[in-house]
Amino acid sequence: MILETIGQLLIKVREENPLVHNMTNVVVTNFTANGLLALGASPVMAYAKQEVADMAKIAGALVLNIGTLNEHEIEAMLIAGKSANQHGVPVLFDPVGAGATAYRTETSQHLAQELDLAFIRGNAAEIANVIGERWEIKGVDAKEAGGDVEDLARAAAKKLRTIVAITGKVDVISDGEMTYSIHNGHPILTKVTGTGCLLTSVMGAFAAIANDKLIAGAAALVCYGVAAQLAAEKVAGVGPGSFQIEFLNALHNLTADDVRRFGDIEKRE
Ligand code: ATP
Ligand code: TZP
Ligand code: MG
Ligand code: MG
Repeated sequence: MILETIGQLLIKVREENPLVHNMTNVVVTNFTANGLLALGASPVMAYAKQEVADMAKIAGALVLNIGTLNEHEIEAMLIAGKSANQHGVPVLFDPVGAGATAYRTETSQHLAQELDLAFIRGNAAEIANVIGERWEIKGVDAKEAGGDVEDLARAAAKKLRTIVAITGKVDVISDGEMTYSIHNGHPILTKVTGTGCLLTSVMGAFAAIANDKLIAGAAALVCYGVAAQLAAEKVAGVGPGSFQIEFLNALHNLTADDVRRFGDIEKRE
């Protein structure tokens, strides 16, 4: 039963407290660190090209996020990513805003080509643009999905030879052969910036402690979505400010039993 496995992985994250090295954007840095701590992982942010290779190799996962990219950071991401690859540390990539500008699209494609990525997570438009298909994107937010998201995830996973997670109202994760869809989450997540970025880092925490990376990614999506549902219920009718705080509490307090009761995941082939 997959929800049992997911609950066990949640417990394992807390037991192992994996170090997650984040090279992320200036908007979400604090929220990402607090979200990882709340879940039971150990965050570190490190950017200097003089140290990123050393940090990445001792981490359980490396998360690269181009939300506020610049040329120095991209240079450092390549150094960190190559070190992680050499030392068997999973590298996760969040192509924030791919498709919004040529620089973001080209940088995403370059990172995906140069590095051996364990996962890419983004909205449908970002993932489409990384594989050279045009879907509309407004700044860093997806417009309504304009095609079949499961087909897109499968195609992107095959083309990029990695696991691809596409999130939105429904989340989809695929390694190109096997695909899962996850029906957890809550619309209020779209009213707090950084909930996608934190999710990619949470996937890093699960990738750090699990051998089966597809199940690890699916576990992160289910746990995150269930935590959001529980938090939204607690602050119903209040607003995104209270939700942001309650969501950290929910990540901290989430149990295997919550996952069993509220997890909604479907195998799609
Ligand atoms: P975007 O910029 O398009 O908002 P993002 O990088 O912020 O993308 P999301 O797709 O918003 O990432 O995913 C973050 C979390 O929000 C995921 O857990 C996802 O399931 C959830 N989510 C997003 N939209 C909805 C929705 N309409 N209903 C329920 N959950 C949602
Ligand atoms: N601008 C550049 S990065 C960023 C914004 C608003 C944060 C995006 O975070 P998320 O998790 O993709 O909503
Ligand atoms: Mg969002
Ligand atoms: Mg995003």
